[in-house]
Amino acid sequence: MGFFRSLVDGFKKGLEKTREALVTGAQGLKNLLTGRTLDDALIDQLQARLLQADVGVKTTSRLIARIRDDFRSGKIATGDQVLDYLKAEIRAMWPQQDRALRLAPSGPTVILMTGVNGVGKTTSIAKLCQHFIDQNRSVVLGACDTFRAGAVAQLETWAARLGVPVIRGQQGGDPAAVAFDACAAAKARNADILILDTAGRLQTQDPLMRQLAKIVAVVGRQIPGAPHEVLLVLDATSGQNALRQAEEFGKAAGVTGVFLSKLDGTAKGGIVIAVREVTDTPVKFVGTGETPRDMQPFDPEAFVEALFEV
Ligand SMILES: Nc1nc2c(ncn2[C@@H]2O[C@H](COP(=O)(O)OP(=O)(O)OP(=O)(O)O)[C@@H](O)[C@H]2O)c(=O)[nH]1
Ligand SMILES: [Mg+2]
Repeated sequence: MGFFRSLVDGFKKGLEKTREALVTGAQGLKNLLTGRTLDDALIDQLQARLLQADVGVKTTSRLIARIRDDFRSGKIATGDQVLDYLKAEIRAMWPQQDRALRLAPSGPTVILMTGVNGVGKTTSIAKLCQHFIDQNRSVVLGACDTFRAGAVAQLETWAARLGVPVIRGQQGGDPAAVAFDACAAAKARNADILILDTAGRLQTQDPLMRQLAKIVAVVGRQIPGAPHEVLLVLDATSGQNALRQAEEFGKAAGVTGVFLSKLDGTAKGGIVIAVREVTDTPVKFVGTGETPRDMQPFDPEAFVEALFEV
């Protein structure tokens, strides 16, 4: 099976609920548009469906305005043309944005994971870990979530399963000190990748946001160019809330990419499109389940293909 095909199939699985709600189900766009002659009422229905799937107000308004104009001027007349138009327009939303992970030219690449409580940071670290192991890269983990009881144990459980070392500190201790030790360990071991887990925080929690800035500063002094990636984990099931987080964290922590988790758990996978709309930060990975293999690199072509394919 080709690489592109496997990406599409992966997305199809992860997007099962969204595909059903937005495209393939009884209420989906295929059923709504296929074989139909276009009219204003149909365009209204289309608008409602896009909003329900969390495609976002801005993108939906833009798409619908264009469809209405083209309908009035006679450029399009059928539902099938609208489907093709939607596919092409959604695909075009991601011009060659750099979705590749930024790797250090030499020495360890440092990846800092951040995001609000419970979005899937620690689980997503296990997935990234698996991804790097598959590429024969060596990984060290830093347990900088010293805040939540049980956080270190959770990371250690994943690490033991995946066979990678964890650098840890005291419960309640300074996360930046753990980050410092983790950098030293990663250098000493000649590790390819260091991934730092952090405590869940709200974009409105000032001290925690400052703590994050401190971690960034500490690793930058230890390893040139670090952190090479600051990945913001967003929970796809949290809908419009995820968009606010993308905006706020983007300002505060110098986010370089989004890890969109729990895409499998929502019928509102249109959030991928909405995230693109509010931020230039690329979605680099999506999480589609609870095991380390349930992750894929985000590829807009494969995403759109999977979304619309019957
Ligand atoms: N279905 C599904 N569940 C996920 C995914 N990613 C994470 N989860 C689940 O989400 C829950 C929270 O995940 P964690 O990784 O502990 O989240 P966290 O952001 O580290 O949480 P805190 O450290 O408490 O802030 C767990 O039950 C995970 O199994 C995903 O892609 N799909
Ligand atoms: Mg965690």
